[in-house]
Amino acid sequence: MDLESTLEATQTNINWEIESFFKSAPPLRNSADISEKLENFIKRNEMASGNGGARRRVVCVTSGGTTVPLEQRCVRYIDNFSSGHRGATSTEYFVKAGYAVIFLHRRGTFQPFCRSLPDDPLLECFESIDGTNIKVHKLYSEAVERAIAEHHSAVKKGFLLKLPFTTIFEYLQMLRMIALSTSNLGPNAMFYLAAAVSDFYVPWQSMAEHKIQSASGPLNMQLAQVPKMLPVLRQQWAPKAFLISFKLETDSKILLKKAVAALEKYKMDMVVANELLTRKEEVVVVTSSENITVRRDKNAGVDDVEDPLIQLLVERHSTHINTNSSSVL
Ligand code: PAZ
Repeated sequence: MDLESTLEATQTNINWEIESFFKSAPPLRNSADISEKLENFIKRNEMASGNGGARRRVVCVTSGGTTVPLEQRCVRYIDNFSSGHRGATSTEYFVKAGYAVIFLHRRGTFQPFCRSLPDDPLLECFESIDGTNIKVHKLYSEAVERAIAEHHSAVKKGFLLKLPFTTIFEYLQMLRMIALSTSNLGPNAMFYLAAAVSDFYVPWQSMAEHKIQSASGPLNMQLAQVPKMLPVLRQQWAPKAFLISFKLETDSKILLKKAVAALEKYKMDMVVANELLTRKEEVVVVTSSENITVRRDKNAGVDDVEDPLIQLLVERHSTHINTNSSSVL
């Protein structure tokens, strides 16, 4: 087989794997509702102008980890670590930079504009005065006011659409819907893929329907590989969009090598490499021509690494739009 036929066969195989993943996935329960929200959000932003009078840009920020259910009537699942802090914080900086953000996030993880609230905001931020009237505790009044004002303003102005997922099945179906619905935006769309996505899963048709019984002894289970969606995102779903994926490792010795490999293999515009322990302090942005280290510096007033990171991405996105703009005008 020559190289071209081998590549074609590999592509056919990838497409087949992806098609069968989507065919066998349990359908999204609220797909019509999501579609409508997406359509309205894109329509509202497509013709709007952003910073400097140019067309408004739209970014899909993915955030949090996907779960892999072990039973159809799910009692147990395998989870992927991610608090959602990166996605929520980045969303705030994207909104500040004039982007409309589709925040595809894991239910129950960090939310934009709420980072300064305590873990249990309802119970900790509010107090009952006389058993009937509730008021904001003075310790938190400023943080609550800011969170509510900034969140409401972003939603009201059409800068923020929040779509929650839990399982790998929901996540990938929603990512596909978002990507396809942004196709008219061409290079003005960006995908910032910070979610921690499962690599292995139990296909729906081979999954136990009911709770797996412990009385049956040790559990042997074979997990199938989740088909890689990045090549399809690049080649079919959103070929002109600016694509940024993330690479998380716990071993610093292999991190950059893996990020470079992902950049080349999946034809990403950038890969953000981070280590688990230092992810809030420092990331390395890997591009085809350079590696750029981005740090937070509290002494210089840079409280979040996402602040300089998003500034850098916005700049590079401008270059991407200028280079590819003839195709959208
Ligand atoms: O959500 P969080 O702030 O706790 O962590 C963010 C992160 C490490 C999950 C993210 O920056 C990342 O690297 N996501 C991709 C993970 C992966 O390699 O699958």
